Amino acid sequence: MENSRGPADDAAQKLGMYPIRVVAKQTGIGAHTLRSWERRYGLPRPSRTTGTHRLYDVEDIALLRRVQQLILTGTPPGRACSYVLTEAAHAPRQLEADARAGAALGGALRNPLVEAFVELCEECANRVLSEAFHLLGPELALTEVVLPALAELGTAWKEGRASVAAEHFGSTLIRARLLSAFEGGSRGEHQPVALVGAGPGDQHEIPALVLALLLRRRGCRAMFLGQSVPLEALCDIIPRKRPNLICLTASTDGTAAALVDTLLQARSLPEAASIALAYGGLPFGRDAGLRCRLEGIATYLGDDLLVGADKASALLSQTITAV
Ligand code: B12
Repeated sequence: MENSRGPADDAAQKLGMYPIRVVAKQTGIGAHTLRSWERRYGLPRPSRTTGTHRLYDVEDIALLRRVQQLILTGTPPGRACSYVLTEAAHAPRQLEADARAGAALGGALRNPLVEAFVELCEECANRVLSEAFHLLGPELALTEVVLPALAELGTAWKEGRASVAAEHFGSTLIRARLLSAFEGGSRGEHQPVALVGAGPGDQHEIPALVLALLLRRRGCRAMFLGQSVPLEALCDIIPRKRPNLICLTASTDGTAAALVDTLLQARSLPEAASIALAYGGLPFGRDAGLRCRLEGIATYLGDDLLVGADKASALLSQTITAV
């Protein structure tokens, strides 16, 4: 019975709770195994509906993914579950300490990175980038060092403190780093598909690349489409890749307006009727009018890429449960 869908499921999913069928599909761990681990090892720990159906939240799913990683490296399931439960019990304090240390270290690495870009010093920039990724891990390196440095470089360029060459040099090095992390990431073979790219006319591909990378890190099957993706490209790719989610980004006022038009047109395509649409980027945070035009058509992912990736990943999960 737990594998069938009912009105209680719909209500629960709105609250970010998922039935066993969805969790089994998302993680690739069979429903039988999920029940057996719960009984034998105490993990996962779903809550129950009044009809006694199991409901899992995103944290349960994250713990299961961690167990899977350990099993892949040869740890038996029982020991993996016990290790992950102990790890989770200590996580909040550890995370708080990590975030504080990360912010301090990130602050110390940011200026040297901007300086290396301004001075066009490839060796210095690569050294700082390697240090950031190695010491902080990809997500903190991005949020605490790389993206703020890029924004500072843009301001320096606008104020005449950095040359156009420095901006191109910095963004090219960062793009290369991100692409290699993206290529090395898990491809989420059996997961729903997300297509991510910059909207029509927009050459700023880094936000889309970061989002695609973060989605892969969350186990989703993300494809990165690069710069300036027009409606025709989407029409071509939809029947071939059957995406569950399309997300476009824009970084300038002009391209943001073009992105809005494109998503409005995409929504009216019969072949895109069941595809979730989403968007984000600098101009949308500033201009509520742009967001208004897409109300009910596409989801605004906000102005924080980490939070945006979580939202996009939740949208993808909802598309599986809606099938
Ligand atoms: C690198 C860069 C370029 C590179 C892009 C290279 C590449 N391969 O991607 C190149 C040289 C091509 C370029 C070109 C131009 N650029 Co430019 N560029 C930048 C720069 C320095 C960094 C952009 C970037 O990738 N940042 C990294 C992202 C992740 O950070 P962010 O944009 O600050 O976004 C934050 C949030 O908004 C959020 N976010 C952003 N996108 C998304 C998406 C989602 C889904 C979510 C959830 C969140 C999110 O995340 C970030 C916070 O961490 C910015 C300066 C800046 N402030 O960012 C200018 C900037 C975006 N560029 C600008 C301009 C004007 C241009 C040009 C018109 C310049 C010109 N005269 O030729 C052209 C436009 C070309 C085009 N048609 O697209 C302006 C835009 C101003 C505006 N209001 O329109 C900026 C802001 C510079 C400035 N201070 O004036 N640029």
